[in-house]
Amino acid sequence: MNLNEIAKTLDAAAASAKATTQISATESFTEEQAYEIQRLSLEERYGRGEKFAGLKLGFTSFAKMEQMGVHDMIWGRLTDSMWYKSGDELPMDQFIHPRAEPEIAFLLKKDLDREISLDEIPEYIQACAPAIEVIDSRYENFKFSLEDVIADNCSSSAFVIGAWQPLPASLNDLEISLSFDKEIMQSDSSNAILDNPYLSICNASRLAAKYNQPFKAGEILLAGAATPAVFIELDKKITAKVGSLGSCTLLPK
Ligand code: OOG
Ligand code: MG
Repeated sequence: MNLNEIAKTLDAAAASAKATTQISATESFTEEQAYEIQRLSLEERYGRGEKFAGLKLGFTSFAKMEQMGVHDMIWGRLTDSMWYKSGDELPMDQFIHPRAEPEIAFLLKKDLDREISLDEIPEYIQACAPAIEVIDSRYENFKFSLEDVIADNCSSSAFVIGAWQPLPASLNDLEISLSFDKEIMQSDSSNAILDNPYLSICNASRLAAKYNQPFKAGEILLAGAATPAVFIELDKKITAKVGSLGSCTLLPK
């Protein structure tokens, strides 16, 4: 199995917005190999001038694990070209079958190269914000195994971050919702994220260190969706709201 060839196939599927066949349909490969494919596929993006912007976690809530039938935390890489501003239009022709998720984002204030504990968070994290993540599996019918989705950079395709807020003492018991126009499509408590969204930072620091992915001041982290993802509909304004942190929006065009 040629990992670089698979990485190029996945990158081409993303760049052309055309779905490809699940790798696991024809190959058996390990989680480590899947992360290597992910790393190689990002090299293709960097080669086109994209810049690493941060990390995202996936499957940090039971709602997401159940929706996708996958039961392990995963992480992926975000780039600057995936980053939209709140209120921006999302060009739907650049995506295959995009779904939206309501998330919490964090901003790093200090380089991080080891696992940190909850107590150390104020030293390393500057701010948090409401966020929307747009996921767009490069696989037909959004179907994948754990290894498939890791190789596909965890379906990462776009994200929006609202206004940064100072870190509250707790991120528990906040209502997280995703609306299309005025209709609430999904909502849950922030406790759905690892019982405590701050734990996403500890997990991301551990994974970044394990996989030797530098994680630097000014970069961001998406904690993972609290609710199932929802297929995006043309012209329906997407809003993610996170309790007292506020909201952000994206307009699919
Ligand atoms: C994988 C990405 C999962 C999350 O927040 O849990 C994710 C997928 O569902 O396609 O981004
Ligand atoms: Mg997500």
